[in-house]
Amino acid sequence: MRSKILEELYINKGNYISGEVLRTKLGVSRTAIWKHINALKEEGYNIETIPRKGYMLLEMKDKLLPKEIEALISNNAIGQQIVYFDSIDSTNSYAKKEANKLKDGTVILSEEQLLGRGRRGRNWSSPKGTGIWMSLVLKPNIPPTEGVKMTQIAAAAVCKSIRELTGLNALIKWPNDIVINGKKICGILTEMAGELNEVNYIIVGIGINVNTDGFSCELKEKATSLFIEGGKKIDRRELVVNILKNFEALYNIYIKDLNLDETLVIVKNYSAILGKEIKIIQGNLEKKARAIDINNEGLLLVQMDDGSKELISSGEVSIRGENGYI
Ligand code: BT5
Repeated sequence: MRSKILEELYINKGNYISGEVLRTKLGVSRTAIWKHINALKEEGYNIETIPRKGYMLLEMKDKLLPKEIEALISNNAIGQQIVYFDSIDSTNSYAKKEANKLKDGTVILSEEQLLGRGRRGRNWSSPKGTGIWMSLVLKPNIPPTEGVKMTQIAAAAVCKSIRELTGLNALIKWPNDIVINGKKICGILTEMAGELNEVNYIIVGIGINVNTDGFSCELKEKATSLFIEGGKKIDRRELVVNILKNFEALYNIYIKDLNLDETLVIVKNYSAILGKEIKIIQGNLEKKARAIDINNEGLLLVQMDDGSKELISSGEVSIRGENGYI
């Protein structure tokens, strides 16, 4: 009912629609309508209520409201269903908790995260209204071993979208970061549940600093935002839509016959580390190597200082001899 009321408000955007009209159109009591309108206001919708005139949806410039995104994305399967929060602990945690009830392709968005998560229990800073904190719920029919490739698809989609929309030189720092001018602009957290041979769900969490105008002391040295880099505020809705479209295009190509080629072209073309001397940290282990390729599985091929080659499937990578974050 709530989304039906919202739809009516959208159709009449800029005009008042009376409680009576809503009541007859939707067949519920005026009290019920009033309650739903209040709930929508709590969700962040800017609805003006005037006695005897009714309700009017006002323009909301910089909110990630689902109706607008769904309308802009109507040809996409991913994002047809959007669950939106003004505030939540973590979109990934929510997606995991509700995964069994959520449809394949559902997208969770929140204006802020109070307990945003990075990999291995690290924090992800997600202040209100400034970034994109979103999770994609995917239920592909693929073996669990393929799950790691989702991170590469997401990285390629985000990198491509940032480049398309801002012209900034976004690069992918394998495996899960997007960087600009040596600082992190986006992190990806892919989580999965499944059996031995079958995936139940994959959650792809994407965090992007969009209009952030400053960071805490702790993050200042390594984090940046599209606003800081480009000097312009970005419409977050447009970026979300663009990312979901790019993600779906690459994902569909991959799902068809588990071929990652299209993604790999982007991941390699815009790699921040290929050809560079790097340091790989895996737990307590630190290795020095040269990044030479990303293979068909999305794994990093490196050459050690002693000439031997190794495939790396996870870990932290940094570039040797360069200051700054990467
Ligand atoms: C990541 O982890 O980069 C994955 C981040 C995923 C965030 C998304 S937001 C939507 C979804 N819901 C969630 O709860 N999470 C996902 P990792 O590679 O472990 O990097 C974490 C490190 O990045 C931290 O230890 C900080 O040093 C740094 N960091 C934290 N917040 C940052 C920010 N906003 N921008 C840049 N760096 C940040």
